[in-house]
Amino acid sequence: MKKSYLKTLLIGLLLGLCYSCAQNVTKPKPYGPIPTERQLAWHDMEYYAFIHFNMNTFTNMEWGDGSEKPAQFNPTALDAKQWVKTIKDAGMKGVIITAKHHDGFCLWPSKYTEHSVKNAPWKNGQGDVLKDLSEACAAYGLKMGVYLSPWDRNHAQYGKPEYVSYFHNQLRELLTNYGDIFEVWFDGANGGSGYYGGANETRKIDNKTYYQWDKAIEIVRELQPNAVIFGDGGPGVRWVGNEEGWANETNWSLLRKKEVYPGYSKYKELRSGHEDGTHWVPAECDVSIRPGWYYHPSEDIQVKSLSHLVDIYYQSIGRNASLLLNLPVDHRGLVHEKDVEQLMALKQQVEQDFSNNIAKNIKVTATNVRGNKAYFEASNTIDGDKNTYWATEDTVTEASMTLEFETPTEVNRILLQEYINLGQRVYGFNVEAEVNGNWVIIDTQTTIGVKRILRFDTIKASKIRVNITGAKASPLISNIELYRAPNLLTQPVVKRDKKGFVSMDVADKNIDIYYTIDGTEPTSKSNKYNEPFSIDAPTVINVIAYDAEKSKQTVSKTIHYDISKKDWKVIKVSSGKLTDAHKIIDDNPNTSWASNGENTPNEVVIDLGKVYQLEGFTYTPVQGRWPYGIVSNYEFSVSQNNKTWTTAITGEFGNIKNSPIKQTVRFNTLKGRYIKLKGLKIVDNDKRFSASEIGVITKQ
Ligand code: FUL
Repeated sequence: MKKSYLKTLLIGLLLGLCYSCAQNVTKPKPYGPIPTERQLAWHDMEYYAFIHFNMNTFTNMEWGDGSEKPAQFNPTALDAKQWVKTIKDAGMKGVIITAKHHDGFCLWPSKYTEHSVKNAPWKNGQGDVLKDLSEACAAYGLKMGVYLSPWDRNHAQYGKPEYVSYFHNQLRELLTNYGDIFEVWFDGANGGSGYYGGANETRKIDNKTYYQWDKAIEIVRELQPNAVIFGDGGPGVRWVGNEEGWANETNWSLLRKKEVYPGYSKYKELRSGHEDGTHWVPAECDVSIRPGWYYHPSEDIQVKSLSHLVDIYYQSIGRNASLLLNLPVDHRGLVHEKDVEQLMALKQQVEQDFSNNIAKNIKVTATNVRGNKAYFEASNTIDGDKNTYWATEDTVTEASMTLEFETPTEVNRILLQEYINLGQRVYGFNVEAEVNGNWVIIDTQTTIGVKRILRFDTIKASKIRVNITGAKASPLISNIELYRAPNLLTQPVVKRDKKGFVSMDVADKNIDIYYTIDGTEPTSKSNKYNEPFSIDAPTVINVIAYDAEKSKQTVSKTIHYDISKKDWKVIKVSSGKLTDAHKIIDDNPNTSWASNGENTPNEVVIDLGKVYQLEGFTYTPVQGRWPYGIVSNYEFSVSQNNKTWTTAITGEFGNIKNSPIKQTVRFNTLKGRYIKLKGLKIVDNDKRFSASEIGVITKQ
């Protein structure tokens, strides 16, 4: 009893002492523009999902022209809970949905238009996607945002003042009926051709004035005071100036806001922001997990690879920006299995990379500390509290901080954070490591901002030093973390060139590649890949990537190669440039050729250089985002002398439009030196005929 009384007294005395110290603490003054409370809350979001799901999902378009009919909107198994669970499981904190895209169709039963779910067959017109999503978000504890396209290619009054009232009314509906909204997304794409209630014409508007942005912002402030507004120039959050998911390494959360407007022509500046910006307008990186924003079955084979997604993560979140990763919900109304798989792979990799912060509780010192040392000491950067920070004296803008391990420790990532509540300050820094008693510079960089992550080769260091080499005002660093991330283990990419040389590659140079050419399963005892080697005859290659550090390997991948194409020549094309046609026999599916569709039959003739026993052929359609000229029905012929031809086979490539992958067709053995592929029918009745690669199967 007595003991505990004494303890309470002591604690009381200590608290009193601390309180009186606190009275003497003078905090650094803010420098330049600083974030608002709602922007600070948004900074905490960091990683959240975009959902592009709307009329385009059903018309297989990216931009509908506004003439679509509500009857076309009919998901068969829409389940917003599946989206939200996926997003939550992926480690994201929110979701923004395309409530209305440029084609004008509304995912909610807006009372201001008939062009909405209320006239769709889905749930007999009783459905409301926004409601489903907001309920799912509430159930899973996810924040919700709305994308509302200012441009509306359906609305008859678009271009006139009446449409602007309609746009504002719709904004009101969205911000009133669906709970808390964390972000309102205004797209910069604007004005042009459209259906416009049947007028089918081109309408131009002035992006800066037409939408009465001041009023729109007022509506958001009135109905959702905590929501940030996204636009090319903010005001709350800015576009990052590309749709690939990266910010520049130099990235200021500042913007000369008055200069930037929706559709800003110097948008590349947005990748770095403005060092002398007048307002706090941080960058958001929007990127899709597939080539398109909307779901297209043909892109099921083009979901971004793990290494690509990991790069996106480091080049957005690791560069002072947030990551808005798009999931194109499919026509069932679900996030596709392939997308779920990649999202989870990314989550797992990020978790592994940042699983063990080796800077926790280690010794840290600084060359300079602000007046009241107890409050601004260097150890504030490793205490896990984002509200405490290391600060230098007001006049000091160059200073260093050293982190010391007890024993030399492997490290390959550093994460740095500025205390942005008082402004973004640092414009120059480098990171050094003490290795075997010598200091080496690991990286030299510019800005830090809310979060900066650097990846570097694994080193065994006894100390890490962060040198701030330039800051607008005394640097305030709230957090430093160090990691030893595992190697990135992904399946090798295998390529063969026209000369027959096979090369293999993996995303992480610490990973080894092993392969076999005798049909057996490769292990870490098989052939180790070191440099390109030649494969001229039909061969099956089995390959794995192997992480020696963890004794872990990928599942094996099998590649079938037939004869190399080194002696091949395209000798005839029905139209288009013969000089470009070599692209269909360069063994590179990323290059392609197309006829111009002027002459029929649409065909190409290839000379294989000598006579072979042929048993089949392969056709790889164009792999780009906007493929055209894909052959759906073919005729394949063979000749020994380029005069007498034998038709080897005619047929159809099933489902090639939706699944434009390499097609393999076999036929009864025929001797031949010349081959001819004729496109009898082209997808979408296009007149052109294209290919990225044509190959043969020879008798073995
Ligand atoms: C762009 C739009 O035009 C695209 O369709 C997509 O919505 C993307 C996120 O923004 O400006």
